[in-house]
Amino acid sequence: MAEKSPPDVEACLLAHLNSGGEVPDSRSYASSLSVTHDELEAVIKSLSAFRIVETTDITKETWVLTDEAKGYVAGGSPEAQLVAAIPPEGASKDVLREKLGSVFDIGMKTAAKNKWIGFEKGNKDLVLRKVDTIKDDLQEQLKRLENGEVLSDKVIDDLKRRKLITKEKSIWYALKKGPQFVAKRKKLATDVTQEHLRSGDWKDLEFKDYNFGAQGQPIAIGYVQPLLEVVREEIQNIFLQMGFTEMPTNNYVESSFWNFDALFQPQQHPARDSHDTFFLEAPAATKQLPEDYLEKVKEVHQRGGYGSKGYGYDWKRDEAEKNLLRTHTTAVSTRMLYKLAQEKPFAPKRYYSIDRVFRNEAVDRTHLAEFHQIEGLICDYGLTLGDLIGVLEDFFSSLGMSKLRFKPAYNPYTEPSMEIFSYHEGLKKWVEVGNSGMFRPEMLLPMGLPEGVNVIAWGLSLERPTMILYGIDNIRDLFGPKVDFNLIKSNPLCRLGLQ
Ligand code: FB9
Repeated sequence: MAEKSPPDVEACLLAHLNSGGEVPDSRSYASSLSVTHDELEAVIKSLSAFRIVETTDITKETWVLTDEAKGYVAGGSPEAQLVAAIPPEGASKDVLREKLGSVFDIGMKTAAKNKWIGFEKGNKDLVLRKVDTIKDDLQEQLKRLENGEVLSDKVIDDLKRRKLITKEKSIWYALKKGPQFVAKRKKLATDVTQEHLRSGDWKDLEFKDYNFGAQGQPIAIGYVQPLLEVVREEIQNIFLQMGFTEMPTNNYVESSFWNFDALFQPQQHPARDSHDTFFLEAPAATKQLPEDYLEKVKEVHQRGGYGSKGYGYDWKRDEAEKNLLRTHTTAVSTRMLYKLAQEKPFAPKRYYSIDRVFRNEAVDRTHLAEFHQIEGLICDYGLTLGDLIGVLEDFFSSLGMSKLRFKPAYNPYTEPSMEIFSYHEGLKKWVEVGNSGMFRPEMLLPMGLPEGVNVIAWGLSLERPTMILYGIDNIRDLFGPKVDFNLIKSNPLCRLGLQ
């Protein structure tokens, strides 16, 4: 018997209304067309959107059975199942629990209350039947409810208490012709196709109005992290106001040479092994390094110079050629200072960078394997530690951190070096807000920077200030794979390039 094709619901409905037919109850009309109410509802919604039909909503709250209750309609109430499971000689609780699972406990309570079961004197474990037949009221009540019968409030409360029913709002419609009623809706064209042009029927086509309010197709774009973006912009503006120029940081992959060797960081320094640094498998090694400069770096590592005795170890080119994910944006500072050194005559420069760096570190509340490093440097004749402290005061006071303290520190590429601390009124404690120092001559002079030119520099992260400013306790809620993406997507600030 050929499968009956589903009726054209819209055509049937419009014809029915056109012939003066009424639709007082969309549910029964749907079953008269033997289509689901959902199918009819979709047509109703579209026709009423064009006011071809007018709808009156009819709502009713009905009690619906939970899956557990549906199980009892099928298999009997827990108490009934329990009694049915007890053999004439009785059964132990374990046996019954084994047999009935979670139904056992529920059944025991009600069956005992209904005095359907009992126990042998002195043997609380043996469950005995007290009745031959039982009347499974619960099953019967659930069935009646399923058939739409109205039950007493007491029964309803009891079923609600046993979480066997939930309230469901169902809505259906009374329909009548709308102000824009038509017996047959002209299929509005949305496009002039080749077929239309060939058949010529484009002449009497009616076109759908353009919906200029329609949201465009969501385009798969990247999103910036809103909070980081706000703080990044704030810090960027501080640098620009202080006359700094941004360094190009669009290369996450760097060579060990620019990330470490050029910074006079010895090749056996712990930070240079894969415990701290992500080395690349492919491309594993860089192809282009400035030969003459490389020789000078090799020399200063091996035998020193410029008043330094160097490290006195056998410097290896292939170690310097290893590619990695940069561990600090100081690698970019190195490239820019080398480039600056090639520009004669020397001109003082103020540079800053704010971008991602990668460290193979254990992830915890404040550390991820990647974060955004903020770095500032000033390159000029005769700069001193006092100049560094001065510019740090300016920079951090613009960030609202006026009270600073400095603690001597060590970095392979700066001497002297200082950790920077600020007293945070909100947290009522001194917070480490960064690190700083004066780049070593062993780093600067091999580049070709003139004698007497010093470089003061400092660094901090973008995540830490953002966490403190926005009271975010765990960095994983701010950045990285565990961030709530919808939060990000829904924040207008985050839509890349749509500002
Ligand atoms: O950001 C950091 N702390 C910080 C900064 C601002 C801030 O603002 C609040 C609104 C009040 C709060 C906190 N730190 C640097 C300090 C610590 O968080 C530290 O535990 C973690 N550090 C990161 C590195 O972790 C391994 C932050 C990151 C950091 C550290 C050093 C540098 C850059 C980033 C540097 C440098 C440098 C030194 C000399 C020359 C050139 C660059």
